[in-house]
Amino acid sequence: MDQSKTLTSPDVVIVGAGVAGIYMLHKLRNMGLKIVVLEKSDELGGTWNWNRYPGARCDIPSLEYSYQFDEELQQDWNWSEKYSAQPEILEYLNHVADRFDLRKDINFEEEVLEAKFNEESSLWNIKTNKGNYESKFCIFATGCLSVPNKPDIEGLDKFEGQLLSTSYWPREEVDLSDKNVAIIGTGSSSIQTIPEIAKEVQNLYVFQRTPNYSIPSNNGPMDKEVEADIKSRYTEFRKENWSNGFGIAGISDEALIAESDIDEVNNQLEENWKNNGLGFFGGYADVPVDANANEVAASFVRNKIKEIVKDPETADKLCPKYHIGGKRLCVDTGYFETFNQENVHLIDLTASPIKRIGECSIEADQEYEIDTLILATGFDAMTGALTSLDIVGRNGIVLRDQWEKGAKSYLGLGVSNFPNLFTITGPGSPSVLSNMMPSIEQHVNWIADCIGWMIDNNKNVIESSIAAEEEWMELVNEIAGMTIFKSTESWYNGSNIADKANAFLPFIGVPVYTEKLEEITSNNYQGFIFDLSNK
Ligand code: NA7
Repeated sequence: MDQSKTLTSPDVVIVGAGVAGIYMLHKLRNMGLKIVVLEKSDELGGTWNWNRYPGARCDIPSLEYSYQFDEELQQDWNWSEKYSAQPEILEYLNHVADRFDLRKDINFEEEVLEAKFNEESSLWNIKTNKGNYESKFCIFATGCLSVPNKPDIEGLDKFEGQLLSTSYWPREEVDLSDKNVAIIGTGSSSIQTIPEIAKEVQNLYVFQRTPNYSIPSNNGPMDKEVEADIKSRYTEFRKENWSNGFGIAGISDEALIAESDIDEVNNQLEENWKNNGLGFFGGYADVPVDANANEVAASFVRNKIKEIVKDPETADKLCPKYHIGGKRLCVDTGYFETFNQENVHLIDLTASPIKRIGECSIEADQEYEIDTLILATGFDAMTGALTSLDIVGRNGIVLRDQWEKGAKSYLGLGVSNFPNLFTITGPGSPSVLSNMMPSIEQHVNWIADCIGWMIDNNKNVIESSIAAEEEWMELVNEIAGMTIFKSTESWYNGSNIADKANAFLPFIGVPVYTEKLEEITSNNYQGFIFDLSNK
């Protein structure tokens, strides 16, 4: 360790001051522990701080995408829309930080460069751009989608126009009026930003490799009656998150398309199209597992695209061919309608891929002169934030190397060879296949309880056993193998990143996960080891 910099010794270092990091701080500080949160940015908020592109919005309803740990907070805060936009979520997170006086324990503009476990002292040594820390526990609250994927396209580094990325959008106003703009990628970020950008630009060239399924959000001002009703029974309402497979409240997923009358199914899907957003097919348990049922929901959306988009050739190119849900379902505000605008042009990269980027142009089927290039090319999902820095466990093992052939974690909370290290919504937990807010709170509460239990029971270290981790990831894969998720190329299984191991990482099924987590915990943290002397 570089001793020239000051050494600080809290009980716990938390990396990241996003939704997970700030609640983890609040929770552990209330237990009397000394905490330091290290945040790379000069502002808290994580995802909601970085992703400031026009149209950025949460695709989970506001009343569900909010903390539930404090009754007064959830009663006091009022959301202005059904689905909250990025600025309002950031304002909310700042309000939470102020309300619970969290800022004083967050070190901003401090980036972790290395975290190394010292086997003699059983402490984590954490090196940053500003100092050194030594702590008993190290918690990574670094998010599932925080390391952007920069595409490897010839000429990109020599582009002389304005280069933007949805995941690092500038804070100052970006004036795109009268510009010729290209956007690469058609995932959620792009689908949200395209309708906004298209309003002002001269020409928008959309470079699409894979079309995506998107459901209209039908967003609007918060319905005060709905809000009052939910607030009058908030605890009960929150419980609904735990009974749906994807953690979405208000949707029972007991019905099967295979056993239903097709007219009734289509009527229900019409209802869902109008009202449910991300929960579009959530009411039917067989959509993720039965290809025929899946096709019913998929073709419903394709027909909608063909109804909305006037030019049949463009409509056809916008129709996804893979199983619906296999890639993350998108939720939009006028996405498909945007392709009826004369200034919006769809370029199908399956027919002619991007050849190169010039100083002021992009070339695929032809060369397009552009002023601005926007990358909306996704993230090194679920593992990027953990493998992009040096996390060194016992015997000098580097996490990046241990995960070279695919990430393995126990419950998405602990990793073998890395004692006293916790990840919030790590690989092997429902995370990105659930409503992140309750999933984050579930993990934060679990970690806090676990540390409390260790203190009460004089346990110095905790580490997941290799056997438990192996068995857990087998279960993750076994469940995924029963679904359409496993066979679809997506960032759920690392296929969007060149050279990344193909491994399916989210646990599918919030209720099953919760049941197993509770069972393991009540069994004295079965699968975790508290004595490393024999390892
Ligand atoms: P996504 O969903 O990973 O979308 C990235 C898009 O970029 C997707 O359409 C990719 O096509 C495309 N892409 C990536 N690399 C390239 C290259 N080299 N050439 C052309 N196209 C490319 O990321 P988002 O940011 O939109 O959304 C991520 C999540 O953030 C979202 O689900 C929400 O939870 C919030 P591909 O599909 O790989 O063919």
